[in-house]
Amino acid sequence: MRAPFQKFGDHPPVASEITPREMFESRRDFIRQMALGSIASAGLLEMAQREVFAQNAGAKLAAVSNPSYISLDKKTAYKDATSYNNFYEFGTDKSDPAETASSLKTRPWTVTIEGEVKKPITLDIDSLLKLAPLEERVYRLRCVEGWSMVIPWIGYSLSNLLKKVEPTGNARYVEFISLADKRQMPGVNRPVLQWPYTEGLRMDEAMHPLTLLTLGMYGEVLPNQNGAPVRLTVPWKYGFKSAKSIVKIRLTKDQPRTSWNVSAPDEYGFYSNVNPDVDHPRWSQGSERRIGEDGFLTRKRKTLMFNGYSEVASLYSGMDLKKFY
Ligand SMILES: Nc1nc2c(c(=O)[nH]1)N[C@H]1C(S)=C(S)[C@@H](COP(=O)(O)O)O[C@H]1N2
Ligand SMILES: [Mo]
Repeated sequence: MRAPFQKFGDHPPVASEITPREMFESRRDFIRQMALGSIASAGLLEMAQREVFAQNAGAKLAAVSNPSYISLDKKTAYKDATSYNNFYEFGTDKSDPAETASSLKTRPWTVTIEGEVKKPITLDIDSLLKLAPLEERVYRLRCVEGWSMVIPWIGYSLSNLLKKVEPTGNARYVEFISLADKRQMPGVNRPVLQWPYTEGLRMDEAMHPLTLLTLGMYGEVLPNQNGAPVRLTVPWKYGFKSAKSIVKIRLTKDQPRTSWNVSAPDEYGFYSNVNPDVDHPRWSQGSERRIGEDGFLTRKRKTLMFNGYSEVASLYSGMDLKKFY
């Protein structure tokens, strides 16, 4: 399932778009050393990063590992993380995105940030890659369906981008809007969800450092089936809150509608925090299957409150999380 050269939209890769693995790895070691030795000169880091900007799917993406977000759990195999996906724009079977998302053209690509902001802006992917230092963070992501993965994501806190557009005093929520292009996304021709896919966070959730604007994983730019070229990763919420292939970010005064909440309001609330105490109407949320561990005798894992990211608990103090599910 790893055929990066088939993912290059309508042109084959040119040599300058490919970073040889050795170059990437030595550069990554170099960047790590700089960070470790606290001698990181912004100029050098910028130089190292600039080399990766003009790249396409399958290309390497250098990032500095953020030691606050490492995981003792074994990382999910790249093959599993890129062949067992939910991305309904490309079909509803887990195997559909890996098989059909090569039709997504991820360059050129722009993201517009608008709404309750003083400085609305449209940025292309290269500008997004340059906006803040790229970090590698290993996050668990748990799907509402009861499975989870452990993935080394690459990106930076969404707050970097939101600060740049200067939210107004009215900005209380952030809406994320995915691409919905019938020509590139076969699933959009079917009314399985309200298109475009939209998701939302409260402003303080969006500004929380854990909320990752994600541009890569496993040392590469995002594979199309994982939401290239830019997605969100919100690790304390069920996977569907982490919108893929985002084209618009809108700051709003009122709570935005979200695709899953519109399609099944009893099953998917606006908050959707991982919560073993609130069952899905059709199944328990008390445990989960870790992808890659699903042998016949493998025990399920206990699902943890906020998926184990207890540092977000203070965002919800005083709220009844059974009511605000
Ligand atoms: N645009 C869009 N984003 C999406 C989805 C989708 O169908 N469309 N599925 C969500 C769900 S249900 C999950 S579990 C995660 C899966 O992310 P992954 O395939 O990278 O593991 O993406 C989320 N983001
Ligand atoms: Mo999901």
